[in-house]
Amino acid sequence: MNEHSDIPVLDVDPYAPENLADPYPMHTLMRDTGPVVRLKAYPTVVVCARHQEIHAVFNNAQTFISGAGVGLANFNTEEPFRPKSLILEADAPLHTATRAILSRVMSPKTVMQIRADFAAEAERVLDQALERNQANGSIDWMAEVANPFPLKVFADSIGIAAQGRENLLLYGDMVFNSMGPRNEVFEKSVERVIPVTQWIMQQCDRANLRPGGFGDQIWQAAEAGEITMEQAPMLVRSLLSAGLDTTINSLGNAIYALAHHPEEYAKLHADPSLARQAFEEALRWESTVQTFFRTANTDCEIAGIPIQAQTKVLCMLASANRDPRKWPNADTYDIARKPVGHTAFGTGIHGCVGQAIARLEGELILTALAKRVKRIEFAGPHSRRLNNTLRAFDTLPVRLVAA
Ligand code: QZP
Repeated sequence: MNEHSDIPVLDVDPYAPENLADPYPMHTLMRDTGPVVRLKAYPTVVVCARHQEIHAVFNNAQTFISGAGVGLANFNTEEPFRPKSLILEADAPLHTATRAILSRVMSPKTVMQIRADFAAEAERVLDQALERNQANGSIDWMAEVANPFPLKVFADSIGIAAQGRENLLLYGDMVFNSMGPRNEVFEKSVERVIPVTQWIMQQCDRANLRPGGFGDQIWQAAEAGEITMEQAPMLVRSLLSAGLDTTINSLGNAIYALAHHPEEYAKLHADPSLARQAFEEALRWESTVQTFFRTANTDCEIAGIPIQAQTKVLCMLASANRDPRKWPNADTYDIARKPVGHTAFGTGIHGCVGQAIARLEGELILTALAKRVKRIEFAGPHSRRLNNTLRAFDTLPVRLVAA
C-alpha cells in the first residue's frame, strides 16, 4: 500500500500543453484540493500549490534537498540529464562554497557598479524600439527589447564573446524543459540544443572570458582554492543557464501584464519611479519560473501529512503567488501592491542569487519605457513558447504610443 494513500489524487497533468498554456485554473484546483495533493500521472510526486507549504518546504533545505535534482527526475535513481549544477542541484557543503562565490560576484556593490552601463543600454534599446515602432506601427517586444537587452548586458557582464549569443536561448530552453517529464516540448528542445552544447561549454573556459567579468571572477575563486579548477567552468555554466531565459521572459511577462492593465500602465507613465514595484508585481502575477522540485531526504511531513523519503515535492511557485490565502485580490495586477514574500525567485538558501541583477534589468527597462511611452496596446496575437518550467513567449506584438 502506498503510504501517501490519504493524500487526495488529481487527474491533471501540469505538463500537458493546455496547462502549460493556461496554468491558472489548474492552480486553483490544486490549492483548493488540499495543502498537499498527488497526481495520477506522476506516482513519485506530491504537489504543494499553496504559499504556506511552499514557503515551509523551501526554508527546510536539510529535509527537502536539491542534490537529487530540482526537476521531476530523482538523481538518486536516475542519471542526471546533464552534469549536475554545482549550485542549483547541490546541498551543503558544496552549495555553501559555490553560493558564497556567486553571492560575492553578484553582490550589492557589483549591482551599483553595473547600474550606469545597464541604464544606458536600456535607454538605447527603448529608443531603437520606438524608432522601429514609428516605422512599422508596432514591434515584437520579445525581438526588439526582451531578448536583446539581457543578451547584451548580462552576457557582457559575464564576459563572453558577442558572437553566437543566441545559442544561450536554445540552451536555457532545454535546461528549463529538462526539469519536467521527457515530453514532446523537452525532446524538441534537446534536438535544437545538440549543435550548440559544445559552444556553451567552450564559453566557460577561462581563455574565452573577459578578464574581470563575472566568469573570470569565478576562475579567480578557483585560483584562490575556494573551488577546484575543474569546478570553475561548471559554475560559469550556471550563469549561462540561469541568467538569460529567466530575465528575458520576465521582461515579456511584465509588458504583458502592463498591456493587459492600461490603468496600471497609466500610473507607471505618470510616475516612472514606480518601475521597480511594477516589475515586482509582474513577477508575482505572472511568475516566469512556474515550478520547482525538492526531494524529501527522509520520512517527514508537510502540513502534518506524512511524506515518504525520496518523494519528489513539486512546488507550484506561480500558484503560491496567486494564493488567496496569502494575497488579497490575488488575481489582480496592482502596481501599488509591493508583493513582499512572493516566491518568483524562490526563497531560503537557494533563493535566486542573481535576483538583484534581474530586478535591476526590469526596473531599468520599465523606467525607460515609462518615460517614452504614453500607452501600450497589444498589436495582434502573441505566441507562447511552451516550456516545462518557464512562462515564456516566442512573440509579443505591441504598439507603443509615444508620449
Ligand atoms: C537554472 C544552474 C530558476 C532557476 C532554476 C534558474 C537556474 C539556476 C541555476 C542553474 C540553472 O546552476 O545551472
